This record gives sequence, C-alpha cells and structure tokens, in this order.
Amino acid sequence: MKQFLSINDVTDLRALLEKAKQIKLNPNANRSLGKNKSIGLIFLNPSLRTRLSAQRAALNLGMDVVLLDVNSGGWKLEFGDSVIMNGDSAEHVKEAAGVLGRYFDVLAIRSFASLKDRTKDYSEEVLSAFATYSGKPIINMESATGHPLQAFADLITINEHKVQERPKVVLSWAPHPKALPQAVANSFVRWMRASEVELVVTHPAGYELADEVIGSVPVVYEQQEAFADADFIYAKNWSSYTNYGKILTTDPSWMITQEKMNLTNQAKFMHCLPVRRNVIVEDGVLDGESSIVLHQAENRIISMQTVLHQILKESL
Ligand code: SN0
Repeated sequence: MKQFLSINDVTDLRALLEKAKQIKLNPNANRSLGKNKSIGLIFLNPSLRTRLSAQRAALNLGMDVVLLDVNSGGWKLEFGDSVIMNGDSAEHVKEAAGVLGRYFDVLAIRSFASLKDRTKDYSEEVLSAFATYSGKPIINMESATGHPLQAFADLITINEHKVQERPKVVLSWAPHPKALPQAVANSFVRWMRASEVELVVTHPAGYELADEVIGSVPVVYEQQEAFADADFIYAKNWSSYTNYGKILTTDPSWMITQEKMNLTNQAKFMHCLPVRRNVIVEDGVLDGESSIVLHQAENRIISMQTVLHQILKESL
C-alpha cells in the first residue's frame, strides 16, 4: 500500500481483512517493523479514538510517533492558491506540508469538511495538498468526504459479529443538533458495497448521499420498514449533501429506540462515536447487550495498525 486516502487504495480487501485478523490475534508480532520509522499525526479537528488508536497502532509497530494539534499548537494554515496572506492565516500548506514531509516518514491527517463549499470539500483539496507538498505516504484520519479507517474498523467488527453469511446491514440517519459531515456515512457505504453484505440505507428526504457514493444501494425512506430483518443497525447523522451542509430536520422520531430494534433480527447496534445519548440513540439501546460500539472503537487500533503495517512493508 502506498497511501490510505480511501478504499481505492485497497487492492485486495479480503487480504487486508485477513491481515487484520492476524494482527488482532498477535498485535505485538511486528514490534521491529517500524523501527527507526516515524509518523506525524496531524489534527485540524478534535479527536479521541482516532488520535489514541493511531498512537497505539504506531507504537505496536515500534514506530516513533509525534502528534500535532494544528489549532492549538500550529499556525493557522492557508490552502488557497495565489492568496494575499494578510489575514488570519500565517502559513501556507505548501510550506507546512513540505516541512512535515522532511520530519516524518508517514503523515496521518484529520481535516473535516467545511460544509460550506461542496465542490471544494468533494475535491479533497486539503488532503491532496498534504499529499502533494509533503511527498510522503498520507493516511486519512477523516477528511472532507471520507473516514476509511472507521469504515475498515466497522467491517472488521461486522465480520466478527455476523451470524449470517451475508448479513443485512442498515445505515440509518438519526437526528443531531449540529451539522455533521457525510464522511462517515460515505465511507461506510463504500466499504459495505465492496463487502459481502446486503446494505440498505434509510434517511429522511433531502439527505441523499452523492450518486457516486450510493450507486445502486437501496434507499428506504420509511425507517421502520428498513429495520425489518436487519442484522446490524448502523446509526449516524449527516447534514444534507444536496442542500449542502444544511440541517433539514431534527425530527426526534428518527432516534434509534429499543422499540425499533425489536423490529430487527436481533440486530447489533453500531455507531462510530462520539454519540449523543437520547438524541441519536436512547440509553437502553446503547447500554444494552446488542450494542457493539466499544468493539468498533477497539478495532480502530486494528484498522490503523493493519494499514500502517502494509505501508511500512510495501512503501518504506
Ligand atoms: C464527526 C463526524 O464526522 O460526524 C466525527 C465522527 C468520527 N463527529 C462529530 O463531529 C460529532 C460532534 C458532536 O458535537 O456531536
């Protein structure tokens, strides 16, 4: 693997899953693989799981890890071309990424969607700028349009918990007070489409994901109809793609409740976290036996370690 920007960087998903399984069985087997190699974890947005699982993964491979919160410790970055930089931004990504590329062997970047300019967000200008100007392998720790490390962890988790060979997986939109990116939903859909599952997406009208993301995946506008016979319910909020970045509804009737979970085939409940209790999902579901959110979070170490392992082996 040369970089990990999206699922397009995975040539053999089955083999990657097999590798993840081995790594989970023996996470300390490759402590010397990353010896004298370094990774810079660069955050332009908050994080709990991503920063800690990425550090754990890199340390498990014997790498040197350094972390920077750009907003609290770095200069405000400029990304535009030919900008007269007499405003807030002190440093251009051309220099910042160029410097980081000289300090580290691998760079991992988190930079959320602006939710203001769809064309800019969907062109992944920030992630591409880091890739171009650093000249080093880049790992996506949630970009404007995707969160592939999360989707990979979700796939590992589904494989561990599935009973059916081809489980029915339902991605359900749920309400939220803030406008959130489509990144998690986009990547989840892309990875599920490449996997042996029956995927159904349910959301209110106006929350349709980009055509190239959803492809021919069935979209059901009646949440309870979608839940019938589901083996996994994956809850996530996202803001509108068509009416870009807007909250069209916060209708509480879309919250995941035990009553709705009872319509399923004893489905497992999933969410990438952080989750707003009693807004996205009621306490009873999250605290109940069907919730596998902590397994997902645990597998974030495995997904990052698998990706890093492949980059170390094949590209460094
Ligand atoms: C992010 C998102 O993309 O939805 C990160 C998820 C891994 N989530 C949030 O920003 C939640 C913030 C909140 O206020 O609940």
